[in-house]
Amino acid sequence: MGEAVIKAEPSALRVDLARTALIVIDMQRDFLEPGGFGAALGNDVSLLRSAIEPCRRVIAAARAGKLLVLHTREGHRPDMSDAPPAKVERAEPQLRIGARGPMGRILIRGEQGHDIIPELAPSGDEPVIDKPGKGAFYQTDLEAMLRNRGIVNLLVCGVTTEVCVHTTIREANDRGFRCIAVADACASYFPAFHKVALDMVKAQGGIFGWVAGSEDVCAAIAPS
Ligand code: TIU
Repeated sequence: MGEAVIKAEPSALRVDLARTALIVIDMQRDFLEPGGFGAALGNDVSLLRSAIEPCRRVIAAARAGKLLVLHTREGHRPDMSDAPPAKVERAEPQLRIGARGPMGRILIRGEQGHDIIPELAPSGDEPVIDKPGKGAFYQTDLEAMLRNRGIVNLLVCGVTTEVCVHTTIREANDRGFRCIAVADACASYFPAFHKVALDMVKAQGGIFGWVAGSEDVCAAIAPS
């Protein structure tokens, strides 16, 4: 495994690959396909598809380099006992979390829409973290899983850039992890938010972390 230098902004970053993990945030049908949570919120879900191929390549490179790969899914228990009313109430009743849509109940664990898109299906031994919030550390065992494996660097891909990706990067940064947002492997329903969210990560000398392109990340982590 050894060390690698990732070309990134605001500066190149040297990482110990044995202590580096890839986390793929919420690449679920509910956000990327019509009829799910993203569409229920009024978004054009096709805007997220640009992240799929870069995610696929980064996942493949991480697997080839034997990095830990984790996936997250946003969603709630079928009885919705973990869904804050303040989150559920923010939509018309027929489009709310728990309402029935073409991919099953919106944002509910076990339903079709909650699944990760088939293009990026986790492999058998990759942890999948089910999270009730936007951040992947909130009410999950992610931090324990990373610390137990000695992980200190996180490559972060997924959707949406300014919501679950950004919240997770902020949570990880405060916990002492170095985060590298993989720019083209993230996407937003609002292209302007995608750009400014990445700008916010790398501003002020990397106030939340680093930003790199998927090609540079793949070149650094895949075995040569
Ligand atoms: N609405 C939106 O942009 N995102 C979410 O609700 N969740 C995630 O980002 N995963």
